Amino acid sequence: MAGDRPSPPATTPGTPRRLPPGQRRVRGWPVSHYGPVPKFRPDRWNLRIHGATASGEESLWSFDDLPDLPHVTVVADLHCATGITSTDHEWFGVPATVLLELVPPAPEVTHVMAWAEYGFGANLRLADFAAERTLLATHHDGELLTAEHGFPLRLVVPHLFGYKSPKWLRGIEYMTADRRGFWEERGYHNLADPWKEQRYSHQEQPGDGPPL
Ligand SMILES: Nc1nc2c(c(=O)[nH]1)N[C@H]1C(S)=C(S)[C@@H](COP(=O)(O)O)O[C@H]1N2
Ligand SMILES: [Mo]
Repeated sequence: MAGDRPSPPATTPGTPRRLPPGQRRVRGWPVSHYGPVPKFRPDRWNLRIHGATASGEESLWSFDDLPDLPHVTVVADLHCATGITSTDHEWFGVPATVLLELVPPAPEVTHVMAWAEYGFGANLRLADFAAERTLLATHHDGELLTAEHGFPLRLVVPHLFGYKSPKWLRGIEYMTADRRGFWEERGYHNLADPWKEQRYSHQEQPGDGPPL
C-alpha cells in the first residue's frame, strides 16, 4: 500500500531539502484551519477510541493518561494541499501504533476517522494511521502545542497532506469501510499523498475513495 512506503527523508544534512512536487517552502509556521480555535477544558476533555474495537468496548483517555504512555520524537515537514510546506517540525507524542496496541481494532477494520473538536474529521486508511511516524502529538519543538496549532493534542501523519493531521484531536473511530472526512467531502483528495500530488478529489482514481 502507498501508505506503507517510507517517504523521502525530511532532512538530509548538507543537501537542499526535496519538497513534494508543486510545493513551495514557507518561512515560519503559518496557522491554517477552518473555524474557531477551541478552548481547552481539562475537566471535560477526553480522547475517545471507539467504533469497531476488538473488544466491542470504547476507551476514554484523559489528558493525564497520556504522559504515562511511550513517546517518540518525529521530525517532519508539514505540507498544506494549497501548495505551501513549512519545514523541520519536531513533534513529540504518543505513536499511533501504541494506541492500536492498547485498544486493538477488530480484524475487519480498514480505516479510521480521526475526530477533532466541532465535528471535524479526517479519514485515514488503517495503514496510514498505523505508519511508523504517525503520532498523537502534545509537543512541538520542545514546548506544549499552542492553541492555534492544536493544543492539547493533534494527530500528525507526516507522509500525507496537512488536512490528514487534525488539530484538537478528540477521537479515533475504527471503521470497517471508508467514509470521507471534512476536507475529503469538500473537494480534497481522499488519499492525500503529497509525493503523488493527490490534492483534489477530481484527481481520484477508481478505488481511491468512496463516491462523492
Ligand atoms: N481541526 C482541524 N484540524 C486541521 C484543519 C482543520 O481545518 N481543522 N486543517 C488542516 C490543514 S488543511 C492543515 S494544512 C494543517 C495546518 O496545521 P497548522 O495550522 O499547524 O500549520 O492543519 C490541519 N488540521
Ligand atoms: Mo492545508
